[in-house]
Amino acid sequence: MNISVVIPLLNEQESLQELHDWIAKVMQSNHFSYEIIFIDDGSTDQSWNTILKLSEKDANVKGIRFLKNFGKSQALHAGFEKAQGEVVITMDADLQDNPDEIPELYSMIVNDHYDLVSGWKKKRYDSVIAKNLPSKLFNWAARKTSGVKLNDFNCGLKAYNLKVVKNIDVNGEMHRYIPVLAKNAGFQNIGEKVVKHQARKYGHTKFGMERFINGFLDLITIWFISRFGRRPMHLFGALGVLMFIIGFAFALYLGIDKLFFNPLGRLITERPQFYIALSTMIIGSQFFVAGFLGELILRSKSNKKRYLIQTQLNL
Ligand SMILES: Nc1nc2c(ncn2[C@@H]2O[C@H](COP(=O)(O)OP(=O)(O)O)[C@@H](O)[C@H]2O)c(=O)[nH]1
Ligand SMILES: [Mg+2]
Repeated sequence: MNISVVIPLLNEQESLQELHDWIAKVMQSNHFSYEIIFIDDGSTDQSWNTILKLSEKDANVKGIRFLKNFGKSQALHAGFEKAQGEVVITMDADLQDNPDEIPELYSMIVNDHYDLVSGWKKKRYDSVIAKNLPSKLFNWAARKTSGVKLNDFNCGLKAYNLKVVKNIDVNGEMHRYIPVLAKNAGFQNIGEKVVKHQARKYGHTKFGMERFINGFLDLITIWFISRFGRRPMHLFGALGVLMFIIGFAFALYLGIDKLFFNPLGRLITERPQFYIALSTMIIGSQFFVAGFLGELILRSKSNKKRYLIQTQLNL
């Protein structure tokens, strides 16, 4: 199979038929063998019924329905797990991403050997204040911390070599940082393609300003995980030992001073150095233990699923 199109969605009933027809048209005119995997993430409208109807007419349509809303990252994870095409394309369900981009994206993966190609909505059709400005700031921060040189991390339209999606673990709200996850997993060949973006035709956006706050917090997490995720002891152990040594030096100084130089001076507990010694040694040991626990957790990592599927279609 050439292409798997993975489409996570939440309450997009009006768009699905049109989106399906458009994708099918592009696939057929390019003679691709393909599947479209819709992941209905607990929609409360008619989205799942629409997907059922589409699948009756078109055997390329597959579907996953979550028991409740688990989030876009979980939906992508489920789709990636099932995808079979040599190229996997993700796109939004709201018709803002243009299926006409698919052949070019496919070719960049297959012929130009990119591991991942991310869409770049150079000209956006969203509101300037709510999306465009914060998103510039957000992308700048993401570039700086991750070292992945993309202009538009958050674009839903992306193409992947199948082996990339099978080897990354998208969870939490990490769908914004899949290129960073891919890079951390060892896929260095990351490209970008300017894609056409449309204004939302039906429904309304599901992500508000809170995405930027969450986005930045996730960015810190991902930076941390990529630096120290595989070796927590290198950070916590070093910090812990350093602090402990500082504290111990103060304690030693107090002890020697008391025993040999000032036995009749102030009580040790009345001196500020005592409190510095006490707190740094305690915090230092805690850091050390945190690093050690991190290492233990790493070694017992279980592959637990983070979502529950209610129904599956053709999979
Ligand atoms: N699986 C899943 N998809 C979601 C969720 N929220 C939004 N989406 C989908 O993600 C895509 C982009 O969402 P949208 O609201 O258009 O965001 P915007 O284009 O950035 O304003 C659409 O296809 C939505 O249906 C969610 O909680 N779970
Ligand atoms: Mg949208």
